[in-house]
Amino acid sequence: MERKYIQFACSLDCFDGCAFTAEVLDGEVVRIEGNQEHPLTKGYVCKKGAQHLERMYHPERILRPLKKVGTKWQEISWDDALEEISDKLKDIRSKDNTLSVLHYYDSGYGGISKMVDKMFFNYYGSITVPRGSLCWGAGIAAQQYDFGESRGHHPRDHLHAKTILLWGRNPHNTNIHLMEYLTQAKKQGTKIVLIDPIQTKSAQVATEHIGVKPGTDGALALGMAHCLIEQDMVDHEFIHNHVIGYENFKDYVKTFTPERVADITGVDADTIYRLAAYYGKDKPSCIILGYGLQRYSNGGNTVRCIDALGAITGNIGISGGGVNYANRLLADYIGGEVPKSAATGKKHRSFSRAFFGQYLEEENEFPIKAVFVTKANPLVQGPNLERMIRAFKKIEYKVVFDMFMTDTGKQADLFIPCTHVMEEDDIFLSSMFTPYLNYSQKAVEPRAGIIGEYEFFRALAKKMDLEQYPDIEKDEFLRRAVKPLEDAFQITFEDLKKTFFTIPYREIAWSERNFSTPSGKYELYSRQAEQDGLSPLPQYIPAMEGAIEYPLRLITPHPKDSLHSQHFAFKNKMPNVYINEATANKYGLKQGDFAKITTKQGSLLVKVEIDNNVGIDLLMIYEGWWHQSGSVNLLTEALISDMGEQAAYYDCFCNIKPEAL
Ligand SMILES: Nc1nc2c(c(=O)[nH]1)N[C@H]1C(S)=C(S)[C@@H](COP(=O)(O)OP(=O)(O)OC[C@H]3O[C@@H](n4cnc5c(=O)[nH]c(N)nc54)[C@H](O)[C@@H]3O)O[C@H]1N2
Ligand SMILES: Nc1nc2c(c(=O)[nH]1)N[C@H]1C(S)=C(S)[C@@H](COP(=O)(O)OP(=O)(O)OC[C@H]3O[C@@H](n4cnc5c(=O)[nH]c(N)nc54)[C@H](O)[C@@H]3O)O[C@H]1N2
Ligand SMILES: [Mo]
Repeated sequence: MERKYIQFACSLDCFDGCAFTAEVLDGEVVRIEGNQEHPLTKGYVCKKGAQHLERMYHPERILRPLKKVGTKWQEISWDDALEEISDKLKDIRSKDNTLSVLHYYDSGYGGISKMVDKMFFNYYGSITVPRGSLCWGAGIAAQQYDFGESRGHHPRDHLHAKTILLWGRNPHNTNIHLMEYLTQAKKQGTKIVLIDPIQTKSAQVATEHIGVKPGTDGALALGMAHCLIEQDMVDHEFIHNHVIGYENFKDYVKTFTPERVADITGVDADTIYRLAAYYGKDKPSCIILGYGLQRYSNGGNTVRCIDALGAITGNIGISGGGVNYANRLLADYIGGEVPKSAATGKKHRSFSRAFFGQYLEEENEFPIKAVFVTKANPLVQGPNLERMIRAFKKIEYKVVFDMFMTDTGKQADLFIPCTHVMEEDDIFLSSMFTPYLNYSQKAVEPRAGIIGEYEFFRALAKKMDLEQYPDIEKDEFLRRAVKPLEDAFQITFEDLKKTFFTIPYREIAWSERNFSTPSGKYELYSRQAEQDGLSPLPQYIPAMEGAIEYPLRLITPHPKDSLHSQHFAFKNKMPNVYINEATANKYGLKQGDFAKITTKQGSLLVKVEIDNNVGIDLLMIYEGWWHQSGSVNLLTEALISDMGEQAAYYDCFCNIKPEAL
């Protein structure tokens, strides 16, 4: 019997980036557990991560390429699958135009080696690709205007803050290792204020919860800025040396009196004063932003208004400070073959992700003939699903790469199974939170001889004579990808495999105060934003309201026990709607009732769960439910934010009625 222990990384699109150990016995993984040596995740992993083993050996995992014949799936060989795709792509190139090929991808798997999908199409020709984001786009665009890019502090630096505003983030569900730091901070006496329309379980680590009205955080931040300026709690030296546009901003916030802001946000004037004083007086103060508050049509400006608080109080570039939204760190040092392929001068045509369905139905110069989906489940996760599903079905030829027969997979003409993270070597990094690079080792051979995406696209490129496509082993591909990191930090590829590398001097974001904006300063007044047709100053754009027929707002945030649709896969339940008792009474609903929610887009059957942590006139359902249970995105509208082309999922207005089943 041969027993060995292999280090691998979590492949899920998450803040934390956990490290694992797999126990392998005679070529089979028998157990996995968190790797205690990882400096951030320290052996503690979540329920989703703990399911990696179950998912690898799951009886419903697809192991062979499947071709749809009539309405039935038929297994075909890997060679036949390659041949079929190659013929199809050649055919489109010769008879139509390569722009008729659409590649839709997302972040369903975070390893570098599976970025070869993009590389393949870069060498194939100019195709159609998505732009914008379903995830974090508005906030990223906002911080680009303000700072030049999104950078975060090392989480242990949050322990130096005297006040932490946890704003629109729910780490109890989405970012468990942040919870540990916040627990410790609270023990030390740090004030932690949770700002969220829902008193989520993250309130356990907070000293106070503020139930702001959805979509009004921009006004709340401007109200705080008003108080800070009026009470002279600003950092004049920081403003003088490092900020552009303070005078204009000061003028703009004059009208955002706490009384007016209280009307907009539902947060009373005294609380706004108190919050401002917590944040501005007792430095250092830190803001930890989530992605929930930017899934609105005003989401980008909301983040700019909040960033401004950091700039006027000088809580930037100092230990215990920062407006922590994302953490772009290692990504700047990743190079190699994929970026090289992007530089071949191909002019891809693009469409906004949130409008995928609409785009497929619109008249285009070169209509879409073939869609390739990798690392994504758009027929569950995209907005306005009914339209998306209808449009997707009409496309002549669809190929989906996944581990399981998802709702998107079911509509494909060809399904290509993919490898599991424990079946291949790879490198993981994230720009969300964790500052560490994780090298993930192959623990076992792929089940049933599955050909992973790395080898699949390599074979496809060979078949199609894409001469520029690098015909190299995976190890060499990964080595080239991290070459810039090796060069910049005098670390070898072999060392990167063994250590959890991070950039030592980047614990505090912007400590050198050399911002990546055009002026090199923090830009309260952004000419770039102005050129892009936006307000140069952070602006409060009034939150949307529903029409009379749809008086309630529905928000659909992230569940604790599933990463989007991935861990709902084998459950056939109906989603719960979480609703405040007062709101439920108004609509004649009781605990356990069935109800029907209706929006302009569609309707959904749900089970009522009374929860007074949810704000008044607000409904909450977790995202991720499959079609068999009822997907929340049947209700959401395809809308985008003011900047970054972010899907504004939470500007969703509905009605609810009891339903007898
Ligand atoms: N378990 C688990 N972990 C995950 C994920 C998952 O699906 N499951 N997904 C991962 C991914 S891809 C992402 S993007 C992140 C997201 O991580 P988070 O940003 O933490 O999560 P969200 O659920 O998107 O939203 C966070 C909070 O924003 C609140 N919110 C909604 N509207 C508003 C508003 O107008 N103002 C304020 N102040 N708050 C508001 C919601 O009530 C919610 O509690 O999580 C990652 N981690
Ligand atoms: N209503 C509503 N909708 C939302 C959100 C919301 O808050 N509310 N959040 C949005 C956010 S933040 C995000 S990030 C998106 C996420 O949208 P998606 O990324 O489309 O969502 P997932 O359900 O994670 O789907 C990823 C798929 O990749 C597959 N996969 C895993 N490993 C591999 C692999 O190695 N290769 C391939 N080819 N596939 C693999 C998984 O099995 C899964 O089916 O959803 C968005 N949708
Ligand atoms: Mo996301």
